[in-house]
Formats: sequence, C-alpha cells, structure tokens
Amino acid sequence: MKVNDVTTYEVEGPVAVVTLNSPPVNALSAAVRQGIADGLKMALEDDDVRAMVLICEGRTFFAGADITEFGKPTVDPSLRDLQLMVENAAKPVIATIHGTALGGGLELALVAHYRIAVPSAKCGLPEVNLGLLPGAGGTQRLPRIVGIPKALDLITSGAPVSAKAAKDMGLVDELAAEGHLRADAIAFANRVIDENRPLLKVRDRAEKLDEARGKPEIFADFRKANARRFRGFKAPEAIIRCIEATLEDKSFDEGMAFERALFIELQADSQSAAQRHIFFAERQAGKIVGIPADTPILPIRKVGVIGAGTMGGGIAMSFANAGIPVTLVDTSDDALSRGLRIIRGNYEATAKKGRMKAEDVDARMALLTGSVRMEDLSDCDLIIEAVFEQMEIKQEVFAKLDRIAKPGAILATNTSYLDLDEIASATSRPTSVVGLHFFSPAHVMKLLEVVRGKETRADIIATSMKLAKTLGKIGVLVGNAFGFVGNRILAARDAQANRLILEGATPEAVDKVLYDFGFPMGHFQMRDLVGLDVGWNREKSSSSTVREILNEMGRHGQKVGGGFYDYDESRNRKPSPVVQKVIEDFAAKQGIVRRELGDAEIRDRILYAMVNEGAKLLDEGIASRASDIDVILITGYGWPKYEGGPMFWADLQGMPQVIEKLNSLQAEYGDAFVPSPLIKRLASEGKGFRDA
Ligand code: 3H9
Repeated sequence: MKVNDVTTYEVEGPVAVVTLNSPPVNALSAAVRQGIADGLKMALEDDDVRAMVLICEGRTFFAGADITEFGKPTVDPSLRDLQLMVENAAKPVIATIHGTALGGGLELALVAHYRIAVPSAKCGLPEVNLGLLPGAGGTQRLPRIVGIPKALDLITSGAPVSAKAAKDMGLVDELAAEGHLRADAIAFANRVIDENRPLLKVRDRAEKLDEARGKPEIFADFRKANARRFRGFKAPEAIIRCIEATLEDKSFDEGMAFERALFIELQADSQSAAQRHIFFAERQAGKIVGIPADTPILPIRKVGVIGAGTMGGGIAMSFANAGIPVTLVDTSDDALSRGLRIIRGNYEATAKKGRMKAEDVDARMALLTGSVRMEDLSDCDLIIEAVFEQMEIKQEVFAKLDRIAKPGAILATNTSYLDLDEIASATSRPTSVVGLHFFSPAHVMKLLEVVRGKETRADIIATSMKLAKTLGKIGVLVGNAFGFVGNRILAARDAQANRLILEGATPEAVDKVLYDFGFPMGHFQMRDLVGLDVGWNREKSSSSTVREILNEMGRHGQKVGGGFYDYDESRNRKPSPVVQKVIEDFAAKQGIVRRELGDAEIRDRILYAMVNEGAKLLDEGIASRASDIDVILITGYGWPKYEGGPMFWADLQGMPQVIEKLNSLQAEYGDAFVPSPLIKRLASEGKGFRDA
C-alpha cells in the first residue's frame, strides 16, 4: 500500500515492511521523514503486526539528513521527533541496511531496536566532512556501542566502516545474505518475535562507557595526536566535547541537548557553509558543460606513461591502484629501474604503515611494465606524457606518438603550463589530444585538471572526466591557457609573494600569514619543497628575479639543503641570512624602498590577487564555474577547506567589499588589482560569484 510518494507499507505475516524510495540517496527529506512516521504509526495501530522492518529501495539506505534543507525552516516531523517515535515504539523496529547508512541515516538506525545489513553495506557518521557533528544523537549513542576511543576515531574522521566491521563492533546485530536483504530482515524480525527479544535501546547501555571512566588522558592524547589534522577546523573539537559529555555527570537527555546546541552552532558557522559548498561543488564539477550526457565513453584497458620521474611514476601508480595495467617508458634502463624502484618503495612504505596489504605490493607492481621503446605503447588506449616541461621536447614526443599510437588512442600531456594546442599541432590527430594535469604526488593528490584543447573531441573529454572518477580523483574540466586554472592563480599569488619580500616582508612573514589562514604550508616553503629549479632554465637564467639568483647559487630548494630557507639534515627549516641579503640587494638594484609590512596587508594582497585572477579565468571561459575554481584550489593547492575556496571566500566578504579592496590595492600596487570585468558586473548587479 502506498503511504506517500516515497513510502510503501506491506504486511508479511506478523511483520510490517515500510519501504522508502527517494532517489538518488534516500536523504531524510521532509517527505521521507513523514513516510517513515506514517508507516510506523500504521504498524503500531495494526494489531496483527508485531514487528516492523524499515528498508530502502534504490542504491542505499538513508545517506543522511537532506543537506539541501539546511538553512530552511524545519518541517515536522523533525528527525529527532521521528527518532523518539521509533525508539519508544512498543513493537521492535529493525533497520535494514544496504549501500551506505550515513549521518542522520545511521543515527536513525541507532534508535531502531535491531540492525541488519548486507556485507557490502557501509556505516558512518561523515558530518565532520560538512563542518558538522552528528546532530541526531550520533555522538551520544555510538560511544555506547563501540566505546570512546573508536567513537572518537570514527566520528572525527567521518570514515565509514564495512558491515563486517560494524558487526564485529556491535553496531550491526546480524549480516544478511547479499541480494536477500528484505527476506533475511523479515526472517530476523520473525525470530525477534518468536524469541520475544526485548526492545533494546542503545541509550540505556553503559558498559562501553564504563571502560573509559577515570581515563581523561584518552581525550588529551587524542587531541594531541590529531592536532595537525584538525588545525583550523571547528567540528572535530565540538565532536570531542560531545563524546566527553557522555562520561560527565549528565543524563542521556542532557547529553543530547548538549550535542544539539553544538550542532546548531556549527550549522550556522561559515565553516560548515564552506564545506557544504565544496560537497556540492565537487559533484557539480563532474557535470560537463556543453557535452551531451550520452557522449560515448571509450574503454581504457591499457595505459602508457612516458617519463619515469616523480610525476610519471606517480601517474603510473594511480592507474595501478585502479587495477589498470601500465607500460612505463623512459629513455634509459637506468632511469626506468630507478623509477620502478621508487614506486616499489612507495608501495612498501604504504604497506608498512598498514594502509595496504603486503601481498598487494606485488600485485600492483605486476601491473607495471617498464620499457625503453615508445613503440611498446602501440596497443595502449591512453598514453600520458610526463617528460621535461619544454615545448620542443613535448612536440617531439607527440610527433613520435602520432606515428606509434593505435587509431582512436587518447594522447594526453601532463603539462602544467604549456599550450595544449601547440603540443597537439605536432600530431595529425589534434582531436584526440587532451591535457591530463595531475598534481604531485600524483598517486596521492585528488585533483585532475582535464584540459580541453580547441579541437579536443567530446568523447575524449567525457572519457577523461570519467577516468578521473575511476582513479578516485576529482576531475575538473578547464580551458587551455597558460597555467590553466590552478597554476595561473598560483602565479598571481607568486607575483604578490615575490613583490612583498622585495618591499620588506620576510619569506617567513609571508609564509606565516598563509599558514595562519589555513594553508598547510606557506608559499616559499612550498616553492622550496617543489624545487626552485622546476621550470628554471640554466641557459636562459639572467639574475632577473630572486628565484633565478637563488637557482644560479645552487639553492634549488629543500632537496639540496637550501632554497628560500636553509634546511638541516632532518629537513628542518630556518630563515637564511644569505637569502635575506640577496633579497635586499635585489630590491636596492630595482630601486624598491623597503618598509614594514603588516600581516593584514600581506594577506589582502595575496588573497585578493588570487580572487581577481579567478574572476579573470571565468571571464575568459577558462574556468566554467566559480565553484570549479574553489574545488581546484582546495583539492590541488591547499586552500583551507573550511574557507570554501577563493570564490566562496570572496562571496563571504561580499562583492562591494571585494571591489572596494581591489580599487584601493590598485591605487597603491598597480595593475594586478584592476578589478576583472566580471567583478565589476557582479558588484553593480548586487550579485556574487555564486550567481555567476
Ligand atoms: C546529517 O545527516 C546531519 C545529521 O547528523 C543531523 C540532522 C539533524 N542530502 O555523491 P553522489 C546528492 S548531514 C542531499 O554523486 P555517490 C548529491 O548532491 C548528512 N543530497 O553519489 C548528488 O546530487 P546530484 C550526512 C545529497 O553514489 C546525488 O545525491 N550525510 C545528499 O557517489 C548523488 O550523490 C552525508 O554527509 C544529502 N545528504 O555517493 C552523506 N547526499 O546528482 C553525503 C548526496 O544532483 N553523501 N546527495 O549531483 C555522500 O557521501 C554520497 O552522496 C553517497 C553516495 C556516499 C551517499
């Protein structure tokens, strides 16, 4: 029987089955909550029914509260009201889990009297990823089942656990056979009835909490061990405080009220708004503008990577991690065996840390074949070039590839700055050429800029975007321009940072401002880490910038013990008097008068230059959406997630403030701050980047 648009009610013997179907992920929207409440009421009022199974159709059990409802007035029944109804029901309710029981979805399952899941299901409380805490009792009930230490880990990481692990920790009572969830849940409900099992309430359990009583060091140690990971984020600390509250002299209901208060605080905070923005922005990035949804996806069964250096090696690992065989090509046996040795070393280090099984090291290595002959790439569906960043070399490689690659193969370049169309022009098939801009270390970094050349075919783009997902990365489609999106914005930051040190700020002062804003490291620290010689040309170097001079002095960065900073053997960094002298001499030669610069000026100049550059990229159509830029800066360049990316950050300041700042910066520091036409237009229309 239909209960409402998303709910049906059926009775099988003494068991009522309430089924929800609200695609795509059965988020707990108002209609879903109402359907569950009505279904439960029907089951309670039906004298023949003695237990109720709550189950979902589609790809998953409830994946959480409906995030799109946040910020809008609550429609009754609220999730908490619904939970009270379920928990206090006079007949046992069995939560029946497949897919992902997440957030409010798992919290609803936790008020059911029993939980059954298929082995492929996953359970988790991922609210922390949205700048929130589980606000429907998750912080109070989960510790009562799994204990304090595990609850701290699970809720602050947001990572889901498998159904098997959930069963082992008591989160799930029973595993169903895959594909037989409904039948097994009904059978389980019948057993509950026949055995007259009690109406178990998680809230009444205390034994797991007792294990942690008198051990306040659990929390202190946890905070200390995770200080770096949590830096800047408000939600993890709020979660820890809620879990601490389970041990304090508070009733369960007081604990719930405490959790509720902190949830409301976080929900209203700009950090959560930023993190929710990124959640949707990442999904939006996958929707390709101007390419029909039914564009065919080409099969990628075998991949070639040219260049066994750091970048090529990381790219090869990304494919091996996804189970796709790779032929790695370099010019000499030495370079190849060195590259493969480093890859094995990386895998072994991961296995040692327990993040991968030891036997998988060999399995992944077996997917990698080395060769010194480019001809061995003739059967590859996709070939990615990761050779030296110089146009002549790239063109040479592509001209050769054009002769070797099979018809229909995708030819990709990993260039970070060079003109894709110029590279493609070295081939007779520019429509098959695309940019796949991986970020270093390529097997770790989530971002993949997919660069569209002026002739790149639609199916090549659609396949590249799909490939990003296969590799577990976030693909963002960008246009062909110097540095594409990410590196062009980085170049705007670089220009300001370099100017600031000439005007009187030290590299440490610039770096501290960025670190305090939330970047994992400062600008010059990052430059040293990447290597100052990346993109530097010894022959053409003419002492025209501080960086060139440092390179000429052999200060190529951290790897040689000196760049903008000095490094000791343990790679600890300290300011370099030598570099300071280079900077001061160079400034004097340029006629720049040095002065004191405050943190606010450093911050404004760097951040507003980045925002303005982002707006120009939108104007030029190199970026399709403001939110794409945010995704790129967060996933590829360390912009703090809780600041939502440069365009979100600018929207928070408000467009009138952005334009006012740019105008005053322009008056003092020139052209870099001339507001982009888009910013002027948005400001005059009272709009923000979110409307662009
Ligand atoms: C919460 O529960 C708070 C409570 O503690 C307290 C309340 C009082 N709402 O990711 P996909 C959309 S907070 C609305 O591509 P997948 C998503 O935008 C919530 N919409 O699929 C996308 O839309 P579109 C805690 C949602 O198979 C579509 O569904 N829960 C929600 O790769 C497909 O998504 C979470 O944080 C939502 N909750 O992955 C879970 N979730 O098609 C968040 C998804 O228009 N969700 N959408 O682009 C996920 O992690 C993944 O979506 C999931 C599926 C693993 C479920």
